Amino acid sequence: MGHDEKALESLMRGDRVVSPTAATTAAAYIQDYDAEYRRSIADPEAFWDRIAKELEWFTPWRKVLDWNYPWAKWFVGATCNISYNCLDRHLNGWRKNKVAVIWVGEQGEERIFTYGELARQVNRCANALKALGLKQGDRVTIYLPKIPEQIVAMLACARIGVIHSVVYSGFSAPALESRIKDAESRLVITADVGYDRSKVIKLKPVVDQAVANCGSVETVVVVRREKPGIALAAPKEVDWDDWLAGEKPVCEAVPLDAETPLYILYTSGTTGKPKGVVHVHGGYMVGTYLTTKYVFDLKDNDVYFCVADPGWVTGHSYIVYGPLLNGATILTAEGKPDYPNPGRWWNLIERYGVSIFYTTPTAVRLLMKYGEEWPRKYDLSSLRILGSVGEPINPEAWEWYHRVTGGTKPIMDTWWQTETGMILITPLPSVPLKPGSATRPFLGVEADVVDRTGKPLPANEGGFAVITKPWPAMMRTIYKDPDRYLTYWHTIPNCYTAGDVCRKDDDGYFWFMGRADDVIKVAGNRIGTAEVESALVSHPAVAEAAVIGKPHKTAGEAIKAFVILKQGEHESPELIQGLKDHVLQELGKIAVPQEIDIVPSLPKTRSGKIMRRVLKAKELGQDPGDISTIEE
Ligand code: 6R9
Repeated sequence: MGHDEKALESLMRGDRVVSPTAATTAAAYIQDYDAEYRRSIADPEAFWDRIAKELEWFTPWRKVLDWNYPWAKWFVGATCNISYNCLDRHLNGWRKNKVAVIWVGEQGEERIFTYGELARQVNRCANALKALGLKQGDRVTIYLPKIPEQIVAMLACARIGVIHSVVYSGFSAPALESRIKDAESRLVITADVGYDRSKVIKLKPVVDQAVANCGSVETVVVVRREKPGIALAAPKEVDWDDWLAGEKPVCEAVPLDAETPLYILYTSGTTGKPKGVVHVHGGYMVGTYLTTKYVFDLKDNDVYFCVADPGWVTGHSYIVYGPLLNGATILTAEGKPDYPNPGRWWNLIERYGVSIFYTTPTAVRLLMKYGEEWPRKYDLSSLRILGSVGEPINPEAWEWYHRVTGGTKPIMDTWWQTETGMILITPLPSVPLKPGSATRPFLGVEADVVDRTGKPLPANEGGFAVITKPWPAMMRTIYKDPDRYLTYWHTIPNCYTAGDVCRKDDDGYFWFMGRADDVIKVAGNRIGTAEVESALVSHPAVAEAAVIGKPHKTAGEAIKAFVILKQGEHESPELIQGLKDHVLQELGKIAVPQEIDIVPSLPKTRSGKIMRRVLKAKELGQDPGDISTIEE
């Protein structure tokens, strides 16, 4: 390891510790993480056994875990239904009339569902699915904007053992088509339009184009939002309201084996073809239930606002399943954080008294760009717990998020993946935080940082993040592609390789440095793209940055940066030099980008992740591969 890399590592060490307030700790379910963690991993099966009993099962399990490396079965022999636990479990008590979902549309509409009303809608929809002849194991593609019907349709499928595949409504027709084809869906549920910054996004023509080549699709159900309603071609195309109109609001949840598939969610990997990640009812239910409860310290009087879209995994686990399993009140809002103005989310927090707010670093940086005056206009005192997900949160964004929300609310930097189903590495509200670190493993979860051979690395040495034991919400396979599932467990022997580069500090805190495939090697020194980006974004003129490695004659790779400037900043040779000097100062010589391009936008996935692969291909004049997940 070169001298410069040492300097880089010590610079990134982040020595600021933010301790929880006495009130936060006093309120928390888990007040002594270290003790609880030790207890949980002394016997993880006993731990998960105890937690699973907080939920309702039709028949109990014979065995908590059947581990036939790398295939897992959890709660073996049990029957359950996640929809039953999200709804019926609450209907038998006082929560029957509690608000389950508050939905706010982009046009300012509001729809509120109690648990009772949500259950009635779900049951009607489940009966309507049955009326179409759908049965356990069939697949349904849900291609809807962020409207409550998305939640209703997901829970209705789950209720009768039908497998849902939610596809983000921003996907193009070819991307939708390939996902419908892979799943061989019999039904597609869509809407006429979605709205995006007041623009009307026509969805039905996208579905028409996609479905034209999908022989498996028998029916297309359409939620019609616009008046007059668009024409539908009967009998294949059915209006959502007509579809549900004659159906009874009662439909028993089907008892399903705990290992019954609940959903397929397509996610992009390092290669072109998207992977259909498969999750099941039992283990996923237990994992999302507990993480939602403990990470966000979720209580009955909270109002929980997660800004994700159900089109990606955070929406599945932490808008729909986890919060409903806990009987929470969920706020969900259609639209972007800066429309009609950058006060959008702060306004919603004030208006609905939001106490838990879960967002992404990308969104935080976007809001930072507009300045602190926006959050300052609103009363945010209802906030209690904050969350971040999707990418490493750079300390500047962390500090801003922390400061504008009152300076005392803990930020849960939650690390996990589509494949993991549930949050795996995360603080709990009572844990001391280090801005930029996802801290330590969740209860019952064992994680480490290792080299290529699986050897655990000493503190502060960068390596691969791995999970060393199975966990209940882990994916069970990749749909129709078990070999691809195996690669996660065979890359490094005896553990699950996440594909992230990471280091643990002296306190065992995990510092994620980006994807393994995003790591750049400059003159043999390993540099995480996220680290350089974080340094650039800490410059006062920079709003966002993306970094790639470019082949370089002598150094192997050189760093190239793409930078979006803040409003009012202008490109100049002095500014470019200033940015280089800044990275030099923040990280050291080896991390300084050789080239910096000022750009108006960056290619991103719908969930806000920068697609460095696309930047790199463009830079090198190569084929970018699958760009179906690209947003702009
Ligand atoms: C939930 C989600 C997974 C990848 C993951 C990692 C990155 C997510 C993070 C984080 C650092 C965090 N990631 N959360 N990196 N800190 N708190 O995002 O799932 O879309 O499948 O992406 O996202 O690189 O490997 P998914």
